[in-house]
Amino acid sequence: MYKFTERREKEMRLQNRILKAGICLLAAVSLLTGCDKKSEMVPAETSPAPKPVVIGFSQLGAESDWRSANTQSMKTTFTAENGYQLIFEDGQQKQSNQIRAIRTFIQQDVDYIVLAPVTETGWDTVLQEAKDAGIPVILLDRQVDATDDSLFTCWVGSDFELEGRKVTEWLRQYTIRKGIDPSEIHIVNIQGTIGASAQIGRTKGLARAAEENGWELLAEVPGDFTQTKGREVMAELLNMYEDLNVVYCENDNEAFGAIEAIEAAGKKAGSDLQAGEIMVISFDGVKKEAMEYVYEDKISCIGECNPEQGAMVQEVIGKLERGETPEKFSYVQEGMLTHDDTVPEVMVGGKKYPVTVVTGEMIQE
Ligand code: GZL
Ligand code: ZN
Repeated sequence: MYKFTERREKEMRLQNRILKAGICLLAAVSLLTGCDKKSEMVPAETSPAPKPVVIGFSQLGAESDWRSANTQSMKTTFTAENGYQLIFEDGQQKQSNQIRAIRTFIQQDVDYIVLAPVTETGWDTVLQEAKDAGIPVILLDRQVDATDDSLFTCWVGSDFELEGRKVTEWLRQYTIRKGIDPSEIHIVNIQGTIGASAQIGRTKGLARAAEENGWELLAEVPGDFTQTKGREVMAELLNMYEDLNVVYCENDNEAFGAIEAIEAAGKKAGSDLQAGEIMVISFDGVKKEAMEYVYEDKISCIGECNPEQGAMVQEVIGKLERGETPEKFSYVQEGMLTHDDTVPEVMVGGKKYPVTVVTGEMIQE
């Protein structure tokens, strides 16, 4: 367990001593001043407001709708009314900014550090500094490949490779039910920020499925999880590969960009591969626009990625505050969204995952 528990206990002992000293002082004063009537002995409002739990949160950036929803989830959970002081730092997609933020949190002697790491490598030194300061680090969303996993207390996020396996299993089932031969699948991968857990897991999921199913994986290119880059690289890929008919975007913002490029090239984004449409597959399912694209059959399938992680982090911190040991890895629940009910569910690793067809009512909400 972290020294911080002793530190927190020391703080609480100190708070109790102050409280007791305050009451004794009050009793002594009232005795000296002879107002010994019980009624006047009632101590004034002596219990100080409980000290807020101070959390330093280093968010990696604001590159996507998913990220904004993730930040929002933390800000609406860790409010002053709920007994917290949240110090928020936006890393603007740069690890150096995040490392600087963590060092500032250490100087401010926060109670907890929450880190959503932009990429997996290069964190050992600063995580060691936090550990030496007795401040527990909770990882959010993406992971770090720390040499020693005692450098972080726990992690809350998604199983990215599973996300990739679910979506590619949907595609496999789709081609079987539509009578499309696997050799007819010519797929490109517009990857997320290279080195981010979400990119590593989703890329692995597709590469493995292409290998197993005999799909032609034409290219894997970074798209940085942004719409601009998604549009740029898709335009290039359409020029390079005449027979490209499926694009696997590692998040919705890239998919929005890819659809713009497909339409600018006079082609049609859609699920009807036999009619020459280009199938767009994506991840997140956060923004209403993504749901509309699925309803319009411009995105065929989205692997949901759940940004609402604030409550899970709050549960972890609650356990730590009580001196309990939380799970090392806590996974959020995620589904899948599709345009039609050709594939009603998928089986991955012996487990069944439901597939939700996006309806008109859903996009009215
Ligand atoms: C996934 C998260 C990814 C999202 C992208 O948990 O790390 O980063 O899928 C975001 O939208 O940019
Ligand atoms: Zn349709």
